[in-house]
This record gives sequence, C-alpha cells and structure tokens, in this order.
Amino acid sequence: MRRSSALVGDAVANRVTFVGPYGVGKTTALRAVSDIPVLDTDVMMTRERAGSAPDKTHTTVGFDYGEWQFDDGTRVGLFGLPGQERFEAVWDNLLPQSSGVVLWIYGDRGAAAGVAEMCRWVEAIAARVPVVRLAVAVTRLPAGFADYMLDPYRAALLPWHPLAPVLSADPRLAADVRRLIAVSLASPAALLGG
Ligand SMILES: Nc1nc2c(ncn2[C@@H]2O[C@H](COP(=O)(O)OP(=O)(O)OP(=O)(O)O)[C@@H](O)[C@H]2O)c(=O)[nH]1
Ligand SMILES: [Mg+2]
Repeated sequence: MRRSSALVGDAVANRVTFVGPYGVGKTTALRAVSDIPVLDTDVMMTRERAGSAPDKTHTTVGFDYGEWQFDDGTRVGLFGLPGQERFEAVWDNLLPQSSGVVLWIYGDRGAAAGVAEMCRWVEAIAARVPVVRLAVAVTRLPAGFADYMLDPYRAALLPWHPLAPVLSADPRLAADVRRLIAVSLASPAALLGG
C-alpha cells in the first residue's frame, strides 16, 4: 500500500497558531484570511452542547489549517486549535511548532473575567511552548470602546510576556486577523513568565 506524506505546513516559512476558549472565533478568523481552501475538522454539535455560544452549530475536534501570504511573498501556515480542553492533546502537538501564537479572548464578559481567562490560557501555552511570540486579540468589545479598556489585559500580561501586544479584533474581519498574524510574528520571543 502506498502512503502519502503529510503536506500540511511543509511549504510555509512561519506557523501561526490560533488558540483560545470555545467559540471565540478561531475557525472564523482562519477562514477570514486563508488563501487556500481551509482544512477543518469541525463537527456538528447538538443544541445542548453549544453551551456558552448558543448560535454555534459546529466545533473543532482536531485542528483547522489554512495559509496566508505577506506582500513580500512570505507564506504563513495558520493552525486553529480546538477550544475545548478535552482535545488538549492537539494543543500538546501543535503549540510547540508555532512561530507565533494569537490568543483570542472574549471581551464581552467583563474585564475581570476576560483577564482571568487570558491568564489561564497563557498558562496553558507556557506549559507547552515556554518561549513564544505572542499577541492577544480581545473580541466583542462594545461599540465605541476606548483603547484604555485593554489596559487591564496588558497589566496582567506584563509578568508573563513584557512585550506581547494586546489588540481589539473581530475574527470575522480579514484586516483585523491579518494585523494579529503580523504583530504576533513581529513581537519579540519571550520566555513566558520567565
Ligand atoms: N457577534 C459577534 N459574533 C462573533 C464575533 N466573533 C466571532 N463571532 C461568531 O462566533 C462564532 C465563533 O465560532 P468559531 O469560529 O467556530 O469558534 P472557535 O473558536 O473556532 O470554536 P471551537 O473550535 O469550537 O473552540 C461564529 O459564529 C462567529 O461568527 C464578534 O465579534 N461578534
Ligand atoms: Mg474552531
């Protein structure tokens, strides 16, 4: 029997991994920018399973893969991880291979809850890839929000990674997603919590 070798990510110079809680928009972000057909492992959920995201019909059970290209021709492989903890074996495998990580966080659950959730995720990232280029994307901020509303996230991130940018972003908007990919790769690599 002939076996085909895996081609995912082979031709790309950089790998950016999207991580964050269930339903925050990792698959949505990847689909917004990928210039190749997205490989996804989303499966249908029952309404009861949708939980905190009642309109969501699918969830990622493996990982998503897409690609995007900078103007200078540099290609970036994009990996979307599952948000549910029961699939954390996928985090174990893919996080260590990341050139950059974008952490997507809900911004509509109050700053204290958002910050606590961000810290839990940074801890999960640090356990798998201690030295990392990182950017945090806060979603679903109220219309007319002011940048200072992100200061609690920045302050909490400081002891973990002194130079990781924290930006507001909508994963449905390609321009926002491209910006996050670019800043994650441009941020200095730091020892998380070091
Ligand atoms: N209203 C609103 N909806 C959003 C926003 N960002 C994302 N969504 C929606 O939230 C849902 C996110 O779903 P997914 O992209 O599957 O989320 P995910 O993070 O990949 O989820 P898992 O893989 O299951 O962890 C989609 O229906 C998006 O359209 C936002 O800023 N505002
Ligand atoms: Mg997903």
